[in-house]
Amino acid sequence: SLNLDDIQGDVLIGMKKNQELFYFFSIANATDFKPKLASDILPLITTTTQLLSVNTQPTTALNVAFSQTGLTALGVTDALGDSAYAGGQFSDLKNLGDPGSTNWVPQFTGTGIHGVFLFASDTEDNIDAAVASLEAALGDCITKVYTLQGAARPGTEAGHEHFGYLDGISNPAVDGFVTSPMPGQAVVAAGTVLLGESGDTVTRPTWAKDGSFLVFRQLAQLVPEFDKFLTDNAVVEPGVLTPQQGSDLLGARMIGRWKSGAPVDLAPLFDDPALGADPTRNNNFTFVHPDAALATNQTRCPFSAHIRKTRPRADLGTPEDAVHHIMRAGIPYGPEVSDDEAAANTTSTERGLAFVSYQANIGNGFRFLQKTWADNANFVHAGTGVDPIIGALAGAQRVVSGLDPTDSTKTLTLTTDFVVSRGGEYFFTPSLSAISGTLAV
Ligand code: N7H
Repeated sequence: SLNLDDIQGDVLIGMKKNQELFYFFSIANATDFKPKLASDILPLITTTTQLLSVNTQPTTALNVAFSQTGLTALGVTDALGDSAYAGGQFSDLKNLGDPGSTNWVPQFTGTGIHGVFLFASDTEDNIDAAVASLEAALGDCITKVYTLQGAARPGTEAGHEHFGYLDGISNPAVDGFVTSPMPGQAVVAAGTVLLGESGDTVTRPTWAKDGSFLVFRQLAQLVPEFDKFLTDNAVVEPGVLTPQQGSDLLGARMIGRWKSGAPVDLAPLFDDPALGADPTRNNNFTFVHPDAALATNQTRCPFSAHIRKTRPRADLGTPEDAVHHIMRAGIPYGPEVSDDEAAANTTSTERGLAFVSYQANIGNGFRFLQKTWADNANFVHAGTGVDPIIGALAGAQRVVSGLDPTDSTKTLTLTTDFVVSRGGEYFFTPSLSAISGTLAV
């Protein structure tokens, strides 16, 4: 079994608060900073055990992670065995389909960010207080480089990302942590997410055990433009669908789920909110149906749907591939769409997803899903097209097929990228014993 007191809380369970602040910093004085890791930071770090019960959850949860240049600044010379991490995300941007760094937040261009604090709480005031107290303790050991405030959307949209779809439904069950997986949930070895655990095949320094690589991406979402696209390209089935139902269906087929979370594989024509809300049913599908050929039939879920591109389930055979899985722990950021933006079909204030994923191997996890699957027009079959949500071809036009259930050979050309990468960084979230051990001394 896993040592849940030693694993930072966000990795396996997610801090799941309404507010989360990503506080990116550089280490200005490593000599002074290192002992404070043990004396001032460690006592504030929220463990997995603490998050498991509401009684032990702190008012404001805190996690910390370091980039490669951050570890180097701390004098850590051991290689962690992950080349993507070692090079940093900026030097990896071509692999991710980003069109250069023109859209990147300037602070992410380069390797100047050494670490990130993740503060999570019910209110922004709680977070501000926790930030002020940590800043006071650390003094000029660190410099604030950039912050991004994430927040759950208001009211009934809570838990939904900015396009409107319920998120956080499907994460893998990590062996040794989850004892009874939900129906349809992928089960992965602990070493898929945690370094040095069973299933991690790379040689790691001993102190890296039970740490995890954190991929951070600031992904802007062009919501009014996305909605306009759905209106303009609604699926047409006279006598079956109204125009509104036709555009809702197109959106659901692009994601692979309806806004309620109901999978189109189980609810192919109309949303089924009761199904979406039922965790025993909303992930219980493999794309296999006795009345339809798995390799050719797209009447239920298109091959290009975001959730099929990023987890092809039975498309890659049975049992399901157990390597290319990530734990997702992101949160939306930015305001709701204003009436003016909706009327103009144009975004004027940035909003999106503060994307966070954990994996023991970035090349098998996040980068594989993005590059080898989502951005690959010939995955899972030749001519599928890219993932219409996150697929990126360095700004080139994206072509997608299979979205029209009445004619799966029809292609749609997406002239807009509805998700725009604003960059990010690759981090390592160490175990608590590594924070007070190797990193502090
Ligand atoms: Fe995705 N979205 O709203 O469109 N994602 N995602 N994602 N995503 C998922 O099943 C979304 C992104 C995965 O197990 C859902 O929990 C948006 C990246 C994976 O069946 C929705 C953005 C990567 C899954 C979204 C975004 C992934 C998944 C359904 C960016 C990896 C689980 C909810 C702004 C490279 C698949 C759910 C499974 C699900 C959306 C980014 C991966 C609604 C808006 C960058 C593995």
